[in-house]
Amino acid sequence: MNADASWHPTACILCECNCGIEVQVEGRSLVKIRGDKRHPASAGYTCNKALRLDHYQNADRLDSPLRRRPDGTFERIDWDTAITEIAARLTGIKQQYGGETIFYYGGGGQGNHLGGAYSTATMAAFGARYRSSALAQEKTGEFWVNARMLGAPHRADFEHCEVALFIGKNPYQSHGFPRARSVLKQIAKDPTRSLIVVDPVRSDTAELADFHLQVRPGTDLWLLSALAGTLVQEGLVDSDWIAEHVDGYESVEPVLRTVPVAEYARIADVPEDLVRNVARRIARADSVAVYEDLGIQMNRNSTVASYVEKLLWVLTGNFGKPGTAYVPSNLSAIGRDRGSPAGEGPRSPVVSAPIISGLVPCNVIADEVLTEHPARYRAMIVESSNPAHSLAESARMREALDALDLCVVIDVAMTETARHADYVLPTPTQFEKFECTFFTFDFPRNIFHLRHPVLPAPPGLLTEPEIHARLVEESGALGEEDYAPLRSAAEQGREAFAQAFLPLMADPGMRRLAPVLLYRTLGPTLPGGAEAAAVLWAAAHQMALANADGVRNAGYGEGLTAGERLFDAILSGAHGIVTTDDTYDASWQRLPRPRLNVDLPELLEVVAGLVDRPAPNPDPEFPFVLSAGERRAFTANTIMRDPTWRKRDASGDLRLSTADARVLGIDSGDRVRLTTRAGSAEVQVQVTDAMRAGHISLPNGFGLTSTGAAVGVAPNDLTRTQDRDEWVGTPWHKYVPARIEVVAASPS
Ligand SMILES: Nc1nc2c(c(=O)[nH]1)N[C@H]1C(S)=C(S)[C@@H](COP(=O)(O)OP(=O)(O)OC[C@H]3O[C@@H](n4cnc5c(=O)[nH]c(N)nc54)[C@H](O)[C@@H]3O)O[C@H]1N2
Ligand SMILES: Nc1nc2c(c(=O)[nH]1)N[C@H]1C(S)=C(S)[C@@H](COP(=O)(O)OP(=O)(O)OC[C@H]3O[C@@H](n4cnc5c(=O)[nH]c(N)nc54)[C@H](O)[C@@H]3O)O[C@H]1N2
Ligand code: SF4
Ligand SMILES: [Mo]
Repeated sequence: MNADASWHPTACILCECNCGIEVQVEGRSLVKIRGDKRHPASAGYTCNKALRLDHYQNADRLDSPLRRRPDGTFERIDWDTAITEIAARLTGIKQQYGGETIFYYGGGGQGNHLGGAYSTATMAAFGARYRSSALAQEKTGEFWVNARMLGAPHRADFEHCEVALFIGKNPYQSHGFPRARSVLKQIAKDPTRSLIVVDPVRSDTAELADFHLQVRPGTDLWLLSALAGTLVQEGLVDSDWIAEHVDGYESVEPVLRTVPVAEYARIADVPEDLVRNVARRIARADSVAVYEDLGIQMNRNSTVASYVEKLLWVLTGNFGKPGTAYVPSNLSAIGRDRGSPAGEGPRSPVVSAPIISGLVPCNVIADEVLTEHPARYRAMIVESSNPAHSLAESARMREALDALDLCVVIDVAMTETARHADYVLPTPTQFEKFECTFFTFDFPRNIFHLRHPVLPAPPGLLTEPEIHARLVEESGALGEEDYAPLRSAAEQGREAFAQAFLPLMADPGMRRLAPVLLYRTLGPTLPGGAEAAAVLWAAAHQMALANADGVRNAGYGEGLTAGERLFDAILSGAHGIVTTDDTYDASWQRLPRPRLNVDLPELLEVVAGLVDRPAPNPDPEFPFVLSAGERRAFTANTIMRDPTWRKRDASGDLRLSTADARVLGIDSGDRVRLTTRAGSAEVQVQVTDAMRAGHISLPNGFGLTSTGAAVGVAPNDLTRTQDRDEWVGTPWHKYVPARIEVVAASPS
């Protein structure tokens, strides 16, 4: 146990893992950082990035609300002016065009979801209906497939699996599950376990793999179909398990039976033997855990590829037992209307794109603004996101931001997006306030970590919950008369508070305002200034209700008491706590239907017609395939704005195969001009035999422009919004046709 009071527990915020860390502070800086052994998921683990977090804490910080002047420069204003003017302008837009023309984007990055949990109240107060976030440019295809195959989101257990399969995922650099590097190395060194990687690049993960399927970029659908076809044709599916647990196999079986395995292996440029051996290895294993990520989710045919990916583990019975796919418990914000995950629900108002999990596809946002359509979005609130940099075709996104009647950005830093705002609202960093992630997907023991501030917030900043509360109050949606009865109930204790609060939730309007209602009434009673955690009180009760067994096994008891005890544990557990301790059965219990369903007719039809579908092929004008936005040792979306945080790859090199370098007559350190249909940039190359010929890659998170000259290339200067998935609109960032011209040799 650590008795040294100079170390304060918090978490790394650079990827969704949010590893527990302990920090020492001096002035406004994080001077020493180490992994927190008491954190229940990371247990002392960090990767190389956490140690550099002071570069987040102290870069490009905002210290006052800003208002744009007519000439485009910004002036400092006080909070009362900012809130009053923004609320007045939102109200004006609501009255003139309807609240549904107010669009909300973001709500959290990799580790800060507490503030966004209050945004539903602001949306409700001004009648806003449409929202989106980065999830709608990566995960919505998978969500759509999941919703229909399982009815619930899933994750997989890499720690205990016999076989780990990564498709377009490089966890050695990007993580995505706890202690990824250690877990990967353990699998790699254990002769009874196998690591399988599907990636055109010999990534750091592929380097460790037993089987590396070095697929031709953009042809995963053919490769995955060949794997699934082999399972059926060689009698490798788990027929008993399918009979017991799966609906719709009779439709899928004939399609997979006729897959021309050799032909598809050839299209994917992977030896047929290797494809067959991998299918056999999967079938033979007691447990298989699979992770698909951006390599296929931001690529051609992504939604159909997600479907076939899931067939691989469903048809081999890898669900609901150790080392396989599971459905985690879930503690999340209240009041949010997630819409229909299956996408049959609402569509976006201008281009009628499917809204999945409540999110408008990111690639249509600009289309929904840059139009004369009467339903176009007129205002945008952007919170903890940087869409002017992170969404496809940045130039067009910036044009869209400028075309709005009102753009409000809530951020810690002066970002590329903030540059286009009418008002910029500054918040404390994630080390200066209470924060948490809702990306907690562990199993069988799931965790939650309410991080306490480790530094005081500088004067002049407001937290996101406070900003939302003030906007809601200024709109007139909530006021003292709503708060008074709840405040006096809270004085008598939580039980009295619950009795006063719960009846209000019968009113859906009030339910959407609930986060701010809780913040203003329960919030001030919480210990240590944890007002922002008020919304977690309702979340804890919901979790205890929905996961009664897991919460009881974790030691919180039953019924209402369990919700209260869980909430108290969250408040006091500064190193993170276990929320649920499940049995493997819990995955089945969390499914809305008792059986999985593999018959998704429209996607199956694509698989059946694949023989006639042209595989993506290089265009003579753009002979290279650019993977625009690769995760590397020193990238972290746009959370790290200070380029000096990087110890390697400082300029964000374009990686290129040795074979291509020879043809072009260039070497590492040379500069080339890289051109796509969207734009052009000059960049330094790094020659490596980890790349396939014809495939090149640029890192994500480069080309930030707010202070000094941009370092590296902003990937979305090279992408287009129209290059997107036909089903859900996710972008093809990993398949950008490109060409290269040599600019100059490196000085030698
Ligand atoms: N270091 C670091 N880690 C991060 C982040 C970060 O910025 N930096 N960001 C976090 C976020 S937001 C996310 S969503 C995750 C993303 O995590 P990943 O999806 O793992 O990240 P990427 O490097 O974008 O893409 C993964 C792999 O897809 C491969 N790929 C490219 N084209 C193809 C193809 O045609 N087929 C296949 N099968 N693979 C292909 C790439 O070579 C790459 O190795 O990472 C998270 N972790
Ligand atoms: N071409 C291409 N584009 C991509 C990708 C790619 O692979 N290729 N990857 C995509 C993916 S997977 C993702 S997830 C997105 C990520 O893109 P975005 O969702 O836009 O998010 P981030 O770059 O993570 O930016 C997070 C923002 O939060 C701010 N911030 C940090 N802490 C706080 C806080 O406490 N409060 C507030 N209010 N703000 C805070 C940061 O300053 C930053 O502006 O990028 C996507 N864009
Ligand atoms: S960037 Fe590294 S240390 Fe930080 S949360 Fe992710 S895996 Fe953990
Ligand atoms: Mo992401």
